[in-house]
Amino acid sequence: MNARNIVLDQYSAKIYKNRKEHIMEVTEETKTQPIAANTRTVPGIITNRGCCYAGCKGVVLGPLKDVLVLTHGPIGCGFYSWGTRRNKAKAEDGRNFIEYCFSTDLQEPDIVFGGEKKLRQAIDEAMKIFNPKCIMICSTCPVGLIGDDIHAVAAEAEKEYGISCMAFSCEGYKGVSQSGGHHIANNTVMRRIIGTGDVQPTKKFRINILGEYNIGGDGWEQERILKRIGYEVVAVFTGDGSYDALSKSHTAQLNLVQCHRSINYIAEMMKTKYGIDWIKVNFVGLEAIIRSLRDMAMYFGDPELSARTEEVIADEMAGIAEAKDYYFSKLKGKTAALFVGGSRAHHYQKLLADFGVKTVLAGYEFAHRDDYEGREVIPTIKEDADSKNIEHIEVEKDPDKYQAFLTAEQYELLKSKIQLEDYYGMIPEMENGSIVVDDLNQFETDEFIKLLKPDIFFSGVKDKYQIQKAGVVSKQLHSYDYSGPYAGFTGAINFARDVTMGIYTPAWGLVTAPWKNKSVLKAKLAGG
Ligand code: CFN
Repeated sequence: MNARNIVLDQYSAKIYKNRKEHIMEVTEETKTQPIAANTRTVPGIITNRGCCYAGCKGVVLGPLKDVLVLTHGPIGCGFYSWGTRRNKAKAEDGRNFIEYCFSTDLQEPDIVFGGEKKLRQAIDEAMKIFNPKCIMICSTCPVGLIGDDIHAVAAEAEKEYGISCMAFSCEGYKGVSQSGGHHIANNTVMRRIIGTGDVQPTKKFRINILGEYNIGGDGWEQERILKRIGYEVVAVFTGDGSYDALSKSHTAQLNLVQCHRSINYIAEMMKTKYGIDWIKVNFVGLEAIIRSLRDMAMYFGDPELSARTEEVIADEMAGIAEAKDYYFSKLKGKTAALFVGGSRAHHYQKLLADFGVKTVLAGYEFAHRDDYEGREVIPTIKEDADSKNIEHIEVEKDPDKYQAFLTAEQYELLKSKIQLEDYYGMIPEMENGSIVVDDLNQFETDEFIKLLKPDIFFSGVKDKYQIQKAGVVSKQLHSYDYSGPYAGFTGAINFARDVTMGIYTPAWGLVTAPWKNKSVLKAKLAGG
């Protein structure tokens, strides 16, 4: 029996029915099949997912350094999202609000009698002490339940102080994960900020980086490489980001999308409103970076830019060649499990592969089907086109879906043009025999560790210690456990160094749970 079935067979019939749609063993046959994703977690199962507030405040808005992001809710929500993600930012005008935790600290009486008064007070206090030009108010669960009108309070504050004040109804319980929060944040950032700034474009190759949050300094490393080549980075959404930069971002010529899951909405809206094209990039993993840089050069179609791109690639690769060979020799043949968010479990497989590490198990917490199954620019046929005229647009990978709209000839042509390699999603790129799990839970983590015995397990803060207790080294891929950057060429070496240190630390092999070799109850009684 394969690992998938061994795990599933331990569930009751009801849970089995649900979870079997979320767990897949990758084979030639299953590679083209759908996986269930972005659906409600079974109540009672210990999931690693976050909430809508986490996606909105924590992920997309939190990294904006010149915006005062105010959590309207009990202190826990603001406190837990304070600094834990390690999204770095440097002050530009002497101020950097991301060092602070702003919260209305709602108490029981506020829940009973309403919290709007406290929100107004918090805004007054924030204006007196910090005088920000923009305040963003983020709702937590109880605020939605008691019905505080945060949008009305924001409108009042705009009038009173002449600042920009936006409210986000991102109550934690909305939707099935943090994914809904990304969407809520994207919509308001698009509606209220992008396009409001004034700037005269001067340079030639102006780009934005979307879905890059500068965890551990990743964004800085990307900017360094892009500037070396000759690009102007107009705005980064939203790592080390600022209101000002975002407001001018509509003047860029191309949007790069690093994390598709969290920001594809803005990429699409900017394409519609300003006609700015976007391409998916991945600055994590050496081959992936090189491919991304070449794609960008190809987009602009400038021979000088292409030549400069190749020069920088060659120089950066030469700079890390020795370290790369060393870490490859240490890591080749090791195996990894990856369970992270909505894009990293895919991106980091590329980086691991650069060092000869095979991913045997991977999954996302909250990704959607397109992140798993792939949704890349693939050839399809325009309605009025003759059979030779194929243009590139995005479609889902299953050509059968389009059969009804196409002539038999067009359908055959479309099918013949589609290659699995065309998709830039997790499943099509994984090796046969590996396992993909959506919304992995605590029980399944334990079971898959026993069955697949990965040398290292990349995951998050909630499951990190569970994995270590099972005697397997665990590396956080959300905050990088105090390390980074991992993006870019030198970032790849930082990553390989940390992984090597982890795997070669003998401690993990010595972990034995205390109840395995002594009676915990007896020991306690004897000790009084
Ligand atoms: S920085 Fe991003 S890369 S934004 Fe997203 S989907 Fe989270 S905070 Mo944790 S590490 Fe993770 Fe991704 Fe995009 Fe980070 S894989 S879960 S919501 N994520």
